[in-house]
Amino acid sequence: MRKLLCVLLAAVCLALTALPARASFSDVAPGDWYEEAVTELTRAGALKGYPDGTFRPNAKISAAEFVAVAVRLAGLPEGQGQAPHWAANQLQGALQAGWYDWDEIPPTGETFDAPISRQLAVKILMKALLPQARGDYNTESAKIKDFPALDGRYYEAVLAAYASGVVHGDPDGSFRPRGTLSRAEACTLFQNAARAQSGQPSVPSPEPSPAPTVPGAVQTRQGGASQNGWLQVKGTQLCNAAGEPVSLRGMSSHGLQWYSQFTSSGAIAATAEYGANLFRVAMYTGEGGYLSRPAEMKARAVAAVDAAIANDLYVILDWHILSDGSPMAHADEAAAFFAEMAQRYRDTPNVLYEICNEPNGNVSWPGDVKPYAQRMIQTIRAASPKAVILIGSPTWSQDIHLAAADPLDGENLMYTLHFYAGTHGAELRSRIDGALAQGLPIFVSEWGTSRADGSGGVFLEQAGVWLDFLERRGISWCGWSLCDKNETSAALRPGASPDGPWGWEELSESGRFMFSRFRGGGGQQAVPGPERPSGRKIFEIALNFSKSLPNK
Ligand code: DCB
Repeated sequence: MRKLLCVLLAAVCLALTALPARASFSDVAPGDWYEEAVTELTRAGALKGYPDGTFRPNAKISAAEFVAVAVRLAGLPEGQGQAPHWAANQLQGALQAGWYDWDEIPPTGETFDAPISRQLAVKILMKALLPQARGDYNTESAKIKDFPALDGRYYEAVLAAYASGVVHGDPDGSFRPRGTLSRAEACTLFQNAARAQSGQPSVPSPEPSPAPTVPGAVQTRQGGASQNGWLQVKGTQLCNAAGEPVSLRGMSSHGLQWYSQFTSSGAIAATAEYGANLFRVAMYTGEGGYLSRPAEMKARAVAAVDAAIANDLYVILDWHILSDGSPMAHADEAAAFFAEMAQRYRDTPNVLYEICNEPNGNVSWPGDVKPYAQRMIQTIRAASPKAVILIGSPTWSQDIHLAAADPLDGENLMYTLHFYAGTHGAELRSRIDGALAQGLPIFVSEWGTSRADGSGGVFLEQAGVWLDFLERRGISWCGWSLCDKNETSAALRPGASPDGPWGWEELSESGRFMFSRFRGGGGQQAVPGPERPSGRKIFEIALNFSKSLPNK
């Protein structure tokens, strides 16, 4: 009997310790002012962290994210949204429920991913979770230093929010109605609303710490060709037509001879919808590619480039040498191809030319790659004087140090560095810093979360280190690869539709990781996870969980 009791007790202890004590995000530490709120909301499934293990508490919460959380917590039925967006149905449901008006978040979607204003967030929150709450005008408005800055349509909600202790305002007494809200602040708002519902006192939110900025980190612009125009290289930095640093991030196709179906306009639009502003058209030369079927492969490449342009993306036209080792092996074919393409796209700012994917084998910089590049630069420049040209280097485009020591002459030239997170690490990264210090502009036109053979892993932790590194340096990147091949580097699960759009469940582990980083590590869009409990259930969990917390 005694023994049985011990066994039972041990089982209970085990079960208890197996419960996560708190959300384990690499950027949410015990004692952070938002730790409890983030834990509560994420444990309840109301919102999620990112595949790289971060929560990004200081990132601005978007309209779509905020509404999605409110819909889940309130258990509101979703509507039928028209915009192809992960939260379109939730937004439509909230709109139909009268939580906001159509002009505040237009259903066409152009502001879904923009940061939500504090006054609109509070209105939606109050309508969703505390629709009965009211606040006395004189009492509550006196608490808000910048009350006159508030738009009239938000008076009622903001006064009610103050009266019920959901909002406390900044320590200086201001509410900043048109300011933005961080993800951490949003969590405290929702937490407070849940507490107000259950009659518990709320937790005043202290001054949020500003987003950590890495000293010297490059601030870059995103957006497509219509916003940024002709690109230019200034020093080592890729810039837009106005001379502002710009980041291009997106996906590479797999070989056009095998997977051109994933270069359709629908596929490219679906990728852009997740935030990409770049697409790479990988036209293999060998392995059944251009050299064996030139007319057919050229037609596929042109169709893919045109689809990317139609979707306002920048697009890399990649002469994908691989088994043919030296670019010199087929330099005549390359020159003819690039002459025709540079002429064809001479007036469109979207196109970048990658003249040799990955030289490898018995090939040298001064003897093969550099003279080849000189010839291609001359060829392309004859028709397109300012397009950005991307240049590879020996050892599968890893030997940028050779190029840095002996670079080419000319404007708007960048050098490609390719890496695979399961194979390459700190050593190759330090090569980038060395090359940058020597003034070499770097572009990561291909990388994978897998090993260098395209399989194995995935190595998301290492990939995260790589992307943070690139981001701080303002380096653009393109992920390998947009196809549904049964290999870990493929971004889509086998059987994914070649026309998109793709839900989260159609993306592979690698795809989810890459797609969630298109907008940068400080990401503005948390992509929803594959499965969630229903909204009503979530609210119950959240409420029970908050009831179990000690009153403060
Ligand atoms: C590059 C190539 C790219 C290749 C990926 C992954 O090659 F640019 O074409 O893609 O990296 O290896 C793979 C596909 C496979 C396909 C295979 C052959 O994912 O589905 O079967 O190409 O077409 C690299 C990059 C780095 C290194 C080696 C290779 N490296 N490589 O560092 O050793 O051997 O292809």
